[in-house]
Formats: sequence, structure tokens, C-alpha cells
Amino acid sequence: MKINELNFNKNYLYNFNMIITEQILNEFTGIKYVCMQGSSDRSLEFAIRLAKSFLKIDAKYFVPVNLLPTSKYKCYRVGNILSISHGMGNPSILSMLHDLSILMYLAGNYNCEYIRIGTSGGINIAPGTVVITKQSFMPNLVAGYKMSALGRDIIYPTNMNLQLNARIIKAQPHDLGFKIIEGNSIAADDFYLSQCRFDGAISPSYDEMHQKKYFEKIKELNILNFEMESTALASFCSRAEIPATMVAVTLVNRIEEDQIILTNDELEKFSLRSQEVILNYLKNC
Ligand code: R2B
Ligand code: URA
Repeated sequence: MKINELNFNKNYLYNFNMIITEQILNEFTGIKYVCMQGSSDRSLEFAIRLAKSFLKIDAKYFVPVNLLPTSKYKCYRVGNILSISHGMGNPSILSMLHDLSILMYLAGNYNCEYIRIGTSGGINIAPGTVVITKQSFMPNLVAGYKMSALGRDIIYPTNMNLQLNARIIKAQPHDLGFKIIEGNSIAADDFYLSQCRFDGAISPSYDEMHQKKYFEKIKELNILNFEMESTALASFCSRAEIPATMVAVTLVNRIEEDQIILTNDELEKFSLRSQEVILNYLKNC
């Protein structure tokens, strides 16, 4: 982990609303794996699954304790694993990643792995497939993440850690019951227009012909899914030298439709698949 040691605030993390004390650092010492999900409910559910698997704790008698004194993000610890929420979109995950990484550094956790466990819209693959990302693209199909500061735009590399990907894939049992494939992802600016949907609240400035051509280019780049956080995650972690990746189940095949038409049960079943892949990995570590 490579951190801006000279300048970061060692006493207070604004986005976590956290005053850093010895006691706080003790709570976070010894973390090796950080699992991130958009929703705070999902982070809590995952912490319960982790406790069931690793600590053999009956979920009926166990409520994980949220370690962050803010309403922005929630974070739970099970052994050497953190389950933390990152909110929706690149700006939300990026702000969280700064505070989290300072905290990991101050707590002496220099060798953490960061894994985003998510959902996504698939491109030319069956809903329910789990995608593990190699490289993340902006919606303009440039591989990288554009940060604008001081009137300058800089595009940073967005490669995920391929050794981590290989370890995650190797840890899966043969009878997983669903497909897991490695490919590229697009991190869009929203769920609707930036993912070239037609069913948002305002009219798009493109038509079906544009969408078709765009999907053709996407296929040539081996881009398998749309989501909203992977460029920030990949660029931050590459720059901070933190091994990171994203595992995201697809909820729709965007070549066929815009709307997610799964029943609640199907949605729940599919969403749990990304968590299952990472549970398998963590059990193997
Ligand atoms: C996937 O799902 C969310 C949008 O519904 C977003 O956070 C993402 O990346
Ligand atoms: N998340 C997204 O960002 N897009 C989808 O289509 C589904 C989930």
C-alpha cells in the first residue's frame, strides 16, 4: 500500500465522521480483506454470512456491530475481513476509499486486498452470470478514469489485479451452479442514460441505431457488463498499490432489454452469487 504519508490527517476522517484514537486503531488492526458493496444492508447480510461460515455463529443470536459513526457508510468486522458499504457511483466509493485506506494504513494493515462485490447489467451474457473484471472502461470506451482537478484532466489506468482474479477463480468449486467469466466492465455515470437505456425519466440523445453500434464496439472490447464504481476502484487501488478487483453478477442482458424483470426471489438469488464467489475465495485463504 502506497499512501500520501506526509499530508493525510492522522486524527480525523471526515467521511467516516471518525476521530482516530488508539481504541479505534485496535478495532481495525489485523484486517487483510476488505469486501465492499453498494448497499449497507448487503454489507450487514454479508457480515452475517461471514460469521456463520468462519465463526460458526448462529445468525439468530448475532447482530454485527457497525464500526463507523456516520450515516454515509456502514462497516462490519468478522475476523480479518471487513464488510463495508460504498454507496452508489464513483464519487461515493472514491471518497470512502480515501478514508478507508488511511485507516488501514494507520492500523498497520499494509497488505489488504479490496474486493467490490456487486450487481451489474450484462452485455451479451445470460442474467445470473458472475463477471470478474480485468479492466474498467469509461462510457466513452476509453480504458481509464478521468479525474479533473485544477482545470486539468488526467486519465489514470484502471487495471484490476489479475493475480487476485486468478486466485478467486481457482477457489471456486466445480459445481458452483452458475458461470463466472473474466472480462472488462464499464463504470457508467448513472443507471439510465450513461448505460444507454431508453427507460429513464428524460429522453436520451441517442436512438436504437446508436445503441446497436455502441454494443457492437463494446463486444469487440470484451466488455461484459455495466455498473457504476469500477473505474474509481481500479484507478485508486492501482495508484495506492492495493490489490483490488470487482466481482459483479449480471441482472439483465442489455442486448435484449433495458428493464430488470426478475422477481424478488430471482433478484435475491442472483445478488447472493457474487457474495458466494467471494465467500469461496475467503474460505480458501
Ligand atoms: C450497480 O448497481 C447500482 C445501480 O443500481 C450501482 O451501484 C452499481 O454499480
Ligand atoms: N447495476 C447497474 O449499474 N446496471 C444494471 O443494469 C444493473 C445493475
